[in-house]
Amino acid sequence: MKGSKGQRVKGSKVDFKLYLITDRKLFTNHYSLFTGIEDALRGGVKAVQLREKDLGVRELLDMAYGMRELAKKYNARLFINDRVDIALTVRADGVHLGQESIPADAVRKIAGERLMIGVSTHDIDEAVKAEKDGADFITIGPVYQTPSKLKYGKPIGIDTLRKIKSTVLIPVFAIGGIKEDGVKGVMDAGADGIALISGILGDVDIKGAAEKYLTLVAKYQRVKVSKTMTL
Ligand code: 3NM
Repeated sequence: MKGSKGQRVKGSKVDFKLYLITDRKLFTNHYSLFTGIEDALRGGVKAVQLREKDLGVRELLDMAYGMRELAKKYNARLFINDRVDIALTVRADGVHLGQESIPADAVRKIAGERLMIGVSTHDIDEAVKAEKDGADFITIGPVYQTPSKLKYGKPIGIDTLRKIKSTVLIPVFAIGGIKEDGVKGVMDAGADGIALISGILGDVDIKGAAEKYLTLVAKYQRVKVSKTMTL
């Protein structure tokens, strides 16, 4: 299989369609963050990214060890935002890189195949570069308006998502402002999955919200498969 720049793209290791990202500020303390993530895991979430960018390294490491145990209990994958050292130390499944992080090709030199690599991208050029650098998957966003929009820039919209899907071969997760009524739009545009924070962690019933989003992703994914089958 050839990627956007003609390079080889290996068979995907990405075996989840819903990527939950942490934000402890939605909770009153670390304990309730862990309880909230466990509720999501009980709801069926199979991939969690620990993203607590403002924590000091030791506190983050402690939290990463805790998340490692928790994710393992539910047979879910754990990704660590930005910190390759912490991801390797706690034997996370992967690392998730931002545009200011060490690039994916450098992570490969350090970690080989021990870590899956996700990269946050915001336009076609970043998506193409991430694939070329050896990322296993990307997030692309913000697709919709999100309350935290100023932090992530102007929404890129569904059309950019569609263009990126027709350009890269690695799995693409839509992110940013995804609520229940936004799942169909991104899946119809070809997204391989969704990544979200507040849609799940901001709900009073976190387990129920996780179940709802998983059902929606599966529903619109199935439509895509059956369309292909009628071709
Ligand atoms: N990254 P919510 S948008 C962490 O566009 C993150 O790269 C984004 O939170 C990007 O699901 C975003 O609550 C926030 O909108 C996602």
